[in-house]
This record gives sequence, C-alpha cells and structure tokens, in this order.
Amino acid sequence: GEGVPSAQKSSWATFLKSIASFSGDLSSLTAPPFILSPISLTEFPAYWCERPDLFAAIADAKTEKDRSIAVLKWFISTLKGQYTSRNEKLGSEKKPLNPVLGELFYGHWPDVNGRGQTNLVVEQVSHHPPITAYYICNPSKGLALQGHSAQKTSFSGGSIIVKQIGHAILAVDLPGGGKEEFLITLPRLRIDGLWYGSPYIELAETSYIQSSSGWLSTIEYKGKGYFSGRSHSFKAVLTPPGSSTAAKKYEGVWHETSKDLDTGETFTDVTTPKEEVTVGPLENMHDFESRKLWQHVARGIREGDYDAASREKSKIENEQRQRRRDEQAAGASWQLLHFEHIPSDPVYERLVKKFNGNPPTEDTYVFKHNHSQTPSVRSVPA
Ligand code: 0T9
Repeated sequence: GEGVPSAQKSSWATFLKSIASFSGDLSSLTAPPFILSPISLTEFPAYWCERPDLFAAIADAKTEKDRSIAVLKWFISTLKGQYTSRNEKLGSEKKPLNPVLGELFYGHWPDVNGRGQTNLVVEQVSHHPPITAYYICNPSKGLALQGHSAQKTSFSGGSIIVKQIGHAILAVDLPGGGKEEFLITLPRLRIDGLWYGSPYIELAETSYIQSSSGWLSTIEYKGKGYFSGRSHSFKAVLTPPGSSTAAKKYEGVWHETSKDLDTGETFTDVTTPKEEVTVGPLENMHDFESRKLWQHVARGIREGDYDAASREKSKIENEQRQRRRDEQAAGASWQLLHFEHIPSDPVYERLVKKFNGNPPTEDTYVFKHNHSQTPSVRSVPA
C-alpha cells in the first residue's frame, strides 16, 4: 500500500487480517502508528455545528415546510466535516483515540452578527462499547440538538462497514410557544482504501429527517459509479405530512455543492471555510477533558514519538482499570455528569413511527441541565 511507511507494512497487513477476522468493537484493536489520530472520538460531535449560521437559520424559517428545508440544508452541510475533513487534516481517515468512560469535551461558537452563541457539551457515556452523548444548543435562537453515537462494524469485500447506532433529535422552540422536533437518523459508512493504507469514508443507503410537523426528508447516498458517477453523491426528497409525493428534490455531492432540482438554484455549498469549535485553554481544563487527558499521547503521535505515545496511553488505560476495580470493590458505579440514560425515548418512538423507521425503539441519553445552564457546565467538580 502507498499510504503505508515501509517499516510498518507488515504490521499493517497483520492489522488488516485482525480486522477481517474480527467483528465488534474495532476501537479496541491495536493499530500501527502511521494510522493513529491524535484526536479523541469525543471531539467528533463538534462536526454538527461547524456551519453555525446554517444552524441558526433554522430558527428564522417561518413555516413548517421552510424549517424542514433549513434543517435538511444544515444537515447536508455538516457531512463534509463529519466524514471527509480528517482526510484533509490528517492525510487520510485515521483511527481516533478511544475515549475513556466519563471523558468530556466542551466548546462553543461565538455570537457573530446576531446569530447567537452555540454551545457544545460532550460526554463519553460508555467505554465498552464506546458510546458518545452530545448536546448542542443555541439558547438565543431556541435550538437544541441532543444525540448519542455508537457503531457496529463488520468487514466485507475489503472494506469496513459501519452501521451507526443512535440518533439525534433537534428541538426548535416556536415563536408562539411549543416545540417542533426533528428526528435525524444516521447513514451507513463504508471505509475504503484500507489495502493501500489510505482509508476514506463513503456513505451508503438512506437516512431520514422526520419532523413532528409531518414533513419528512429522505436522503439517499451513493458513491462512485451510481447516480452521477461521482463519489459522495446524494439525492434528497422532501415530502409533506401524510403524502409520498415530493414537494422538493435536491441532488449533488455533499462535500461540494448540490442544487434544487426544480429551480436549478444552489442548495448547499460547503466549498467555503467552516468554523472550528472554540475550546478553552488547557490550563483551565478538568483532568477528564479530552485534550488535557490525551495531551501527552497526542503529542507523541503528532511528533512521531510513538514509544512515548504508547507509554502515555498505557498509563491512562491502567488508571481506568484501577478505577473500575475500586468501584467494584466499593459496590459503586460510575456516575454520568451531564446525561441520564433512559431505556426508551418517547420522542424517538413518536417520530420514528411516522415513517415506519427502524428500530422502533431505542435507548437514549438525555441532557440533565437546561439551555441556560450550558455555558456554565464547564465548571465540573474535580
Ligand atoms: C460519529 C464519524 C463516526 C463517529 C466515527 C468508524 C470510526 C469511528 C466512528 C461514525 C461522527 O458523527 C461521524 C466519523 C468517522 C467514524 C470513524 C472512522 C473510523 O475509521 C473509526 C473506526 C473505529 C476505526 O478507527 C477503524 C480503524 C481504522 C484503522 C480505519 C481508518
């Protein structure tokens, strides 16, 4: 493989074999150094809001239909950040740091031109299997996105197939009181390019955005050789409550531009720069905040000092094992800081029924605080 440094060729081959004969939690497999990312999975929920203007614009739409269009536009515009930005930043898709239980990540996007400040709270709510919960809100616009993310992986035809588990729910405060809610389901991923040691993501199958108003967006993903023949292609249709006749149709590539098929106008355009999340200084961070927790591992990976990286990683893992033993001995269990686990989510169930989505029930992690508390939740207990 071209992406593999010659000294790591045999360990890459061994790693690929272990992936092929393995199903379940890939995050726990030891990978060769060249494919390690210095970034923890707890940072990934920030990808939801790297176009804060498009997020804020959802609140400014005036009708149920226009809100559904604004949500779809924002969602499609997040995909490039979610699924291909690491190829640009790190050279290829890389293996993220596997978060510890209770790992935290906080950030915000500043208020610019009256769009309001957007706040992000992330907590690793399970280590095995890895599950990440997040809450993103723009209180002045009355917007709150809450979700959790886990994965089931398998290996097929030389690619890793990732089924995303979890969903997101966007709640929009309506001007006249009450809320409109949007259930966002997540696409399937295929990780290609493994043989060459330069992995990249392609999206597949279908995802949905179901509004409590009844409007439904159905988004179909295809790679090279389908629809337009191009990588990262999608088609989206918006259907009104109780109807399967499209009111709007969009088509394009999610990493560049797409258009409204009726008017020919541009629908999404992510060729302009995105806004990365603002994170406070390391000195002010709690020990469990991602960038502080992993700082020495990340430095080792960035500087090519892999011995240091793996030594520091073992320290964190041993400390975690000790914590779990201590908890067990004390008959205690880890307490989540910002989220509460509920076995079934009534909002999910109500919305998923509207389009016969699957699975019919799903557990959820609910954010424990409210809008106004989010800016201050950073001051977590030691
Ligand atoms: C939620 C996203 C998710 C997380 C990552 C599969 C993956 C972990 C989960 C689904 C985000 O909103 C979007 C983007 C990328 C996904 C990751 C890509 C990836 O490779 C990892 C898995 C666990 C691996 O690290 C596989 C081994 C690696 C050598 C392949 C590059």
